[in-house]
Amino acid sequence: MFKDKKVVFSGVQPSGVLTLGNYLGAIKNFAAFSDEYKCYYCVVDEHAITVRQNPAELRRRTYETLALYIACGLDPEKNTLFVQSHVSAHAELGWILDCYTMFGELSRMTQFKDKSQKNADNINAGLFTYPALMAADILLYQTELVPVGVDQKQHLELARNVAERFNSVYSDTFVVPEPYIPTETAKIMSLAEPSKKMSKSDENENAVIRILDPRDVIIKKFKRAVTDSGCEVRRAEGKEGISNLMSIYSAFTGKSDDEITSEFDGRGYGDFKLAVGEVCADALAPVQAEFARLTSDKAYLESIMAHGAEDAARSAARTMSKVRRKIGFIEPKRV
Ligand code: AQP
Repeated sequence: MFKDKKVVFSGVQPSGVLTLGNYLGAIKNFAAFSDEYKCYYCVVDEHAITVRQNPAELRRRTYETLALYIACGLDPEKNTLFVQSHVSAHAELGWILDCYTMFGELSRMTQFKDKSQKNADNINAGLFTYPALMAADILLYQTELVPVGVDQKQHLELARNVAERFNSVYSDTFVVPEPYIPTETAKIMSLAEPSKKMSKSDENENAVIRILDPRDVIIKKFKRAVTDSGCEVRRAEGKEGISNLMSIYSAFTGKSDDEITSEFDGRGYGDFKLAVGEVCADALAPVQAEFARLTSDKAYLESIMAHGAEDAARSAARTMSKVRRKIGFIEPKRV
């Protein structure tokens, strides 16, 4: 059925309650590919353990992230939804690609530098080799397109380099993937420090809108968003806070910068912040309702995970067999 379709792959870590950044930068865009592409959307729990996780919370968030995928419009009949650790080929190809990824390349990754600063007591080898596992995630499915936020661009370039290196040593094995990065919402910024990315692991709750925040909390957080000392709703340098709110407002209303500037002409920041909070809360309300319904049905989520893993493993096995042959491993025979 999917034979001739090109492949899309993306993943989200169950490392916290997902944010508006994860939603606008990644998940909201996933469903648009479902008709035209064969889509694999993964909950990347193996990536999440590069930072210490509480086991019970990790398990709960893995279910929740899968439920959010569906609540955000991903139909399990049209998309392969699965958990990374359920398909052992990810770890297997991850190790192989570790041996085709250079120390110097990994040392240049800005996310490694940021995360090692944030987790100075746990700078583990997995945090360092994370991009090689991410390359494996993508290359396993012969992926053409990877929808991600701009923070993942560097990792994706590394995946392309690794694929090209492997292909040039052993002849064509992997499709070389392209990133798909949205223009306006590629990087949603923190509401408290608009020069910083909105991150699910941010300790300041006021910096982050969670997809599951109740309406009043969303509106309160937007009201508190850090802006500048002016009063004009206009995108400009020095107005990073307002520019970020304009990107969010535009993502939910489809309005252009000029339309937003004229809509709030003479009305000041208070009115604008309230309007951003309201459109955001309105858009997230149906997602939250569907999420509540899905998380009360664990058996359903488990059946989606099981079917997704089976489908993904079948496709991953084809790539693994090719890779084993090319590098000189003996293909295991069944007894
Ligand atoms: N602020 C953001 N703006 C736009 N896109 C974003 N993404 C993350 N933050 C923003 C995109 O969401 C997808 C899933 O991200 P992830 O779970 O792999 O982890 P991350 O990029 O490390 O995101 P966080 O929220 O910052 O997580 P923590 O705090 O755990 O490190 C990716 O496509 C990402 O680009």
